[in-house]
Amino acid sequence: MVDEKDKIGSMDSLVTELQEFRKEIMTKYPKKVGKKRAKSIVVSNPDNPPEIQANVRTVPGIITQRGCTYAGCKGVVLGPTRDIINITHGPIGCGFYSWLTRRNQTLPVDENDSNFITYCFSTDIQDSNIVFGGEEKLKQAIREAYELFHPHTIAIFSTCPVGLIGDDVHRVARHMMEEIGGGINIFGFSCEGYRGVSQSAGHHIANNGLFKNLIGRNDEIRGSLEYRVNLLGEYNIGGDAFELERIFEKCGINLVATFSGNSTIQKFENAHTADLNMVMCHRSINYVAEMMETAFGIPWIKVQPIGASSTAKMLRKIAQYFGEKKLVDRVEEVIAEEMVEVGEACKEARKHTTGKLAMLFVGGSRAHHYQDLFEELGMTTIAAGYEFGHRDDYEGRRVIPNIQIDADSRNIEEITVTKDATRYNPRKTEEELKELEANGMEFNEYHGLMKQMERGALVIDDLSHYEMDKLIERYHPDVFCAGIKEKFCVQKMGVPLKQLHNYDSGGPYAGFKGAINFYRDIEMIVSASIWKELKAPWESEVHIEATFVY
Ligand code: CFM
Repeated sequence: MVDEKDKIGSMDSLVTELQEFRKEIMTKYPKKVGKKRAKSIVVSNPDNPPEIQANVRTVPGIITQRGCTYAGCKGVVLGPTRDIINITHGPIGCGFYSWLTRRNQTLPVDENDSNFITYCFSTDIQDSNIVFGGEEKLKQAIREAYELFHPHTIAIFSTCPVGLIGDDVHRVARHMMEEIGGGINIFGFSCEGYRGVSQSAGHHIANNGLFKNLIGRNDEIRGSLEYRVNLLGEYNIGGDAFELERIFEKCGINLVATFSGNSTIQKFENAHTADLNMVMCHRSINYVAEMMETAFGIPWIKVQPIGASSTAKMLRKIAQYFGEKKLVDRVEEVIAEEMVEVGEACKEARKHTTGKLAMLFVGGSRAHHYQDLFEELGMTTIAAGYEFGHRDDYEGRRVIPNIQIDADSRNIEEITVTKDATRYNPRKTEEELKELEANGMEFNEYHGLMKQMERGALVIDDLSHYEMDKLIERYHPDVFCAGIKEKFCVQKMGVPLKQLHNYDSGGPYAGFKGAINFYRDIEMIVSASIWKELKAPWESEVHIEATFVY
């Protein structure tokens, strides 16, 4: 364990230690596994990010943080939209475990606005359906859902067993669309849990489905504000979207659609009427940004409204893109106003947070985004990694042409997108884009997590519980950020765990007010003395140790 006062300051000794740690871990695994895992554990170098192995199958037997393809499609991307009835075609557990645990919130505008998020729709298939097929049960579930709720749109999500028995959810969707009639939109997703190596495959499948079935179906120009933008890859966890909506409105920016925090069907259908796409979570939604650029001519930029200074940066980028003085001035006014309270809260928190250590092992974007907030708190992220990020999320999009496409990636449908015959309209001319780029705007770009990390910090993809235990034993961070599967294992080791998936009971953490909430929550967590008192029974009681003799 590193001594408290030596924790920060000597990055060189940390580099050596982290390298030792990497070696130590590798020797504990069986040789073949160790060799494979070594490629996913690298020492960061922001100037020249090393190649990391990512988006490959987890070694069987390793306790992974990952989720499944169904989770990425149904839970992550489509889940937060309140007026689609999402039916899980599968055993009840798949529906049950994806029922509200992510804390994606929504706010219906009035009592006529549908909100199905609080329900859990499932076909609850049984052994007999596995033997004789589940398509009839699915049709019956759709009929029932329609009779009860009269939704405009129903989506069907395949789980592992229905994929294995070969139920055709797409055929059922077409059949039921005809049977019910009246313009109802029903579509299915082949997002069986095993379809990819993680939930990342589910994002891609969901993106394709959004594009094929919803985006661009309604040309009406909505909203009275100018400066029409979409926010992609924001899912309103703990109310993040509400805070961002507040900021955009205050600046006079028209947020046409969010994919998919606090969203509705109509917002997706209108999304192509925006003039700029902003990508927040690159991993889960970059496909939609690319498809919308090809089809409709909407440029996209990467934004990062986690952390107060990053939120300000995002607003300035929007103002620069639209290039009107009125907006530039308003954005500066809003930033100046919001930063007063942010500054005070940050100063207060920093008294207790400066110099502390954090570790972040979350999903496919937050392990990067939250480093901004920790930087604002004067904390160092000593180790970080994604569960299911791809190489571009670590090393930047420049590596995309060099990423090897394996059989697991080929398993996911690639749709061919072309210019929309009537709606394609480049929002900026080539010259205008060049000029913006000359002034520092970057289109179609994401530099990845490693660019931001300190030299010598550890970057680990698809962290295993064994590696997590060893990291904690050795470095004893002041806070470990991950999810519910890790929470209690880590806390039993005397280290507080902050959930950065569902924020425990906290949030919002996005935008300006979100930053303030985060400062206060982290200050509280790292100041609590209770963790030092925690002793696991085996630390204080006599116990017998044995080894296998095979
Ligand atoms: Fe994107 Fe997400 Fe994330 Fe993600 Fe997720 Fe999530 Fe996440 Mo949990 S879409 S990649 S699949 S930012 S649910 S809101 S917190 S793992 S880091």
